[in-house]
Amino acid sequence: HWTAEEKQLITSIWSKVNVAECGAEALARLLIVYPWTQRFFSSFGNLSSPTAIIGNPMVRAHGKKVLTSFGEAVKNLDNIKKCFAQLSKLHCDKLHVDPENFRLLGDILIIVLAAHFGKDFTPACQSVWQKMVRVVAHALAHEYH
Ligand code: ZNH
Repeated sequence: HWTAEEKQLITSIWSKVNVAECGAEALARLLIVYPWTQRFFSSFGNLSSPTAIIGNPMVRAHGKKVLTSFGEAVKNLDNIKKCFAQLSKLHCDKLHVDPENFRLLGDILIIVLAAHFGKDFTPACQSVWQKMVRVVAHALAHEYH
């Protein structure tokens, strides 16, 4: 369900994304802007202030891990559901993450990309990324029961 132009836009932006930086920033922003999401990360140490969250090495490492995993979806655009089936089960059965959080993180990722790319993040880019994060959130929620 992707056009050739959409695939091209997604992969060309993705090839310029610094996964470690943007992943760390996206997860930190999630924890700051929606503080109730901190409950999933009680083992991550100090999350007591925005400064603590941004400087927390476990937040940085996990943000990188999550965005690296997001990159698997970019590589498998025609197969995202299958690609994330196991991960969906894990988030449902073991981690008990409400799927609403996938949507929140997706919206934040858009903000992070826009901040990093500035005017290169055109309305057409935003449009296709909104679709991308929606498809990813949907795939991650797919195995919930
Ligand atoms: Zn998640 C984990 C991915 C979102 C929470 N994750 C994880 C991992 C991965 C991921 C790959 C690892 C796994 C293993 O180890 O096996 N995620 C992901 C993605 C996304 C996500 C791709 C989207 C895009 N998550 C999310 C959210 C949340 C979460 C939103 C909440 C809020 N995760 C989580 C947790 C965990 C994970 C809690 C576990 C951590 C630790 O380490 O402990």
